[in-house]
Amino acid sequence: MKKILITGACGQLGSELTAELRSIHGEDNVIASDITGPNDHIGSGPYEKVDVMDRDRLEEVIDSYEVSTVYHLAALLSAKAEQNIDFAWKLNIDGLLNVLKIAKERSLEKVFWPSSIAVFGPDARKRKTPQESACNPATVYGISKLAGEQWCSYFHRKFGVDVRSIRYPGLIGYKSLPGGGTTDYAVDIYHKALDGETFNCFLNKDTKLPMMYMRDAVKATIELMNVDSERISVRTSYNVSAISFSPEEIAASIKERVPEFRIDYNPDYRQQIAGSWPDSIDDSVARKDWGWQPDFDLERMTGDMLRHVPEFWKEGEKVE
Ligand code: AKB
Repeated sequence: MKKILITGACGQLGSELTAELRSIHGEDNVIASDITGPNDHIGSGPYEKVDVMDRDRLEEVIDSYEVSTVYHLAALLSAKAEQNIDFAWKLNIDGLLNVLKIAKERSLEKVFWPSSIAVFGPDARKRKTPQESACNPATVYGISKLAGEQWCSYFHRKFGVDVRSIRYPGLIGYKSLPGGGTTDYAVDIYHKALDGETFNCFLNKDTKLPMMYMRDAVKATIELMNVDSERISVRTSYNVSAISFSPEEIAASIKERVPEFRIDYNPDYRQQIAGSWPDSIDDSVARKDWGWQPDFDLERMTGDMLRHVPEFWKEGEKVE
């Protein structure tokens, strides 16, 4: 049976993708890894502590399990990256290059790597940003994702590495807490609403951003990884889109179900990051190439989040 390695398995996307891949391929065939952990939420199955900047350790794990596919998710997100630009660059780029070089040398079957809407900067088209819009990112995170896309494309073109990638919008799910992203306010807001706290939003009320519910993100990832290689026309990274909303709009959708919910707006440095990103994304190329389409809109996502957050997080368990 072919083995899969996931790096960053305890992170936002990793927590959910690990569980889904284990349910598809069997627990023993999906090796979860992260710099610490494991946490209680990623389910049972093999787990390895791996620092993706340590190439020898990555090789050791890939060789010992005879891994054929890597989902390389370990990265620093936008807000944290702005506060530690050297480390962000090192983690985001050295980690990716280690994985790509190992994939080339070991002839791995496939690699998945997440890019982000952060590759777009202030001069990209703001609404329905197309696949090929200007990419002049204004953040170190965006620069690292843009460079990463080019590395993926290079390793595919030059060495035939089958690396596939998605430019995720802000991801919202109930299985992990906010993890240093600018769009993570849209995760935190549900926790605060359910805890009966006023939410202090670090963005302006009308800052619209592209977003996606985690179940759609997991679906997109698995669909892209399953599609025949010939159908993939984009080897940098695919635009995908689902929802687009502002803090005021998500707050209104919560208030419909939690009428006592209150929100205050106190924009900080993250407003500038968000202001440099698109409002919404055109994903027509992904729709055409591999039939992408999302299932969740804002209302459905809010219903699901408000239902699952209290079930998933036991009293006193949240440590941010
Ligand atoms: C972030 O906010 O840093 C991420 C992203 C948009 O890639 N969620």
